[in-house]
Amino acid sequence: MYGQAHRVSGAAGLPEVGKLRVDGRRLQARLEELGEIGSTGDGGCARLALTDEDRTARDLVVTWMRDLGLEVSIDGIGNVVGLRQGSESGPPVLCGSHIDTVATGGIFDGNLGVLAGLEVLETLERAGVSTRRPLAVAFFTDEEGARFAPDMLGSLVYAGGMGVEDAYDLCGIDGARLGDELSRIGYLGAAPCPGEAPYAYVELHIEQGPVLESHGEVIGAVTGVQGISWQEIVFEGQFNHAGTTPMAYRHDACYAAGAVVLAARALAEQLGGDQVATVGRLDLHPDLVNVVAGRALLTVDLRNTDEGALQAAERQMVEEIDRIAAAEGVTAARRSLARFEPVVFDSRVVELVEATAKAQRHRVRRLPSGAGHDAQMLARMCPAGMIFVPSVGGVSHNPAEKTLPEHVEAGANVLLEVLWRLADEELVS
Ligand code: HGY
Ligand code: MN
Ligand code: MN
Repeated sequence: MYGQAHRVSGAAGLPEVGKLRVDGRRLQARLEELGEIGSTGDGGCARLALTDEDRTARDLVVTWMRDLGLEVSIDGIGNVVGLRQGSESGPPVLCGSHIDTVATGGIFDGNLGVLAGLEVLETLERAGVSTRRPLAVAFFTDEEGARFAPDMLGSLVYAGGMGVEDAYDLCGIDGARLGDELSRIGYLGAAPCPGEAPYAYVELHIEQGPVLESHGEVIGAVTGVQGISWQEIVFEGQFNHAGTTPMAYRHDACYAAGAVVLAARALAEQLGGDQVATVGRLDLHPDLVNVVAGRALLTVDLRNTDEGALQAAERQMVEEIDRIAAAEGVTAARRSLARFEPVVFDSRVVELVEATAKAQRHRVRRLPSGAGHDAQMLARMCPAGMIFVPSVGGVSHNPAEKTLPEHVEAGANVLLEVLWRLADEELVS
């Protein structure tokens, strides 16, 4: 996996790779300070993409990047990259994640990957270590996709998976146009999209599930990301009086939506394995106690590690939706919000994460990611991989989201060594 190390020789007494450690307290303090922006008062934060809270958080992280002397660039979709020059020019080793959150977000999802990357660069800077390749840390726009679908939008555009003009015309769940919001918060940058292909990309992220914690492991060497299918369904029935309309006369969009909720759960249970299904949005109109809902909007999120199984689940879900609509006498309009096939990370990066975790004496496991991540988009343009750290109780997208400080520090130290090795050595097959 690794050829002869091209160690950048520095002054005597420079720390050796694998011996340098981050400042866990500094990292924890930044996580908490960033977590105050959009605080929901219950330990969590709400920073939907391109809102004022997102802007404030962006401004803070950009200030930290500039204070560290990084060269900060902002691209046409608002992705921000802080670059630390190496002793040689060429594509950087990139790390990062996202700082937008869901409405019931915690302070670790995404933020950890960005702030740990910043901590790694600060640790190297303070130690006087210069790497051969440039190192960079990024935060990508709208990773959550909660306001503007699809998710991983900024990294998708960075990797050339969507044209920036198409992205500008995306409409948010609040009716806002993405391009207008990006301009409004002042983050429609001049750097080109697609972005420069990095030499490699590594993302530290909380697992957001129960696997590491339940097995007593500290580090996850992530093998890939499962497939994602998001669709929006709008049922149109007939508004009617709740009291005077006999049941046989009804065309109840809410009833149809409820049937889809039950069908989605039944589908996941029937298919078993890695299949998951979620109805996360349900919006009724007029949403009044005494009116039969004539309109219902809902979303169905289907995921599976296997592409064939995911396609089968999608087909079965569509059949169910059409059956339900016909039986209730309502129309069903479907729209895809996101569709990403499963991604497998570069085995050399996975091996490096695993070997580094072992060298630092952490219990480590290989596992796929249940959540989507920017790394799955960067994997389209360079060797990419991820480092997971445990989520307490496996909880995420919840104000109670938590990762123990010692696990935050462990993940950042593994990230430090992985990035340093990628910046100085050759990734060989
Ligand atoms: O939806 C996801 O998997 C991620 O949180 N964007
Ligand atoms: Mn995330
Ligand atoms: Mn998330």
